[in-house]
Amino acid sequence: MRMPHPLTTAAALVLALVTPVIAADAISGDVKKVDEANAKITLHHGPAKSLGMDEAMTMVYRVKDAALLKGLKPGDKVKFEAQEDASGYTVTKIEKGK
Ligand SMILES: [Cu+2]
Repeated sequence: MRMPHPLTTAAALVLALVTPVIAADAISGDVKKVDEANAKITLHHGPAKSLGMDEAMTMVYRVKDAALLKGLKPGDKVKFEAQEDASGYTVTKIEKGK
């Protein structure tokens, strides 16, 4: 078995880290409030068909991992993905928009 070239592996790892993992149907929004202690974020966002939200709104989302909130602050433009679960909506991915 051929071993992968170490440099190629390193380059692939760097690419994996910098390449956006947000899907095309991600929701655009902006941050209203960040609550890292409780792993929650308040987001204003436009219509989000994937979540069954037909109108723009401001709402509180849980986040899968409080680490997702690192570096986010009110006023930031973001793109995010969320899923509905028994207790509400949970952000699974979020990144700052341009
Ligand atoms: Cu919403």
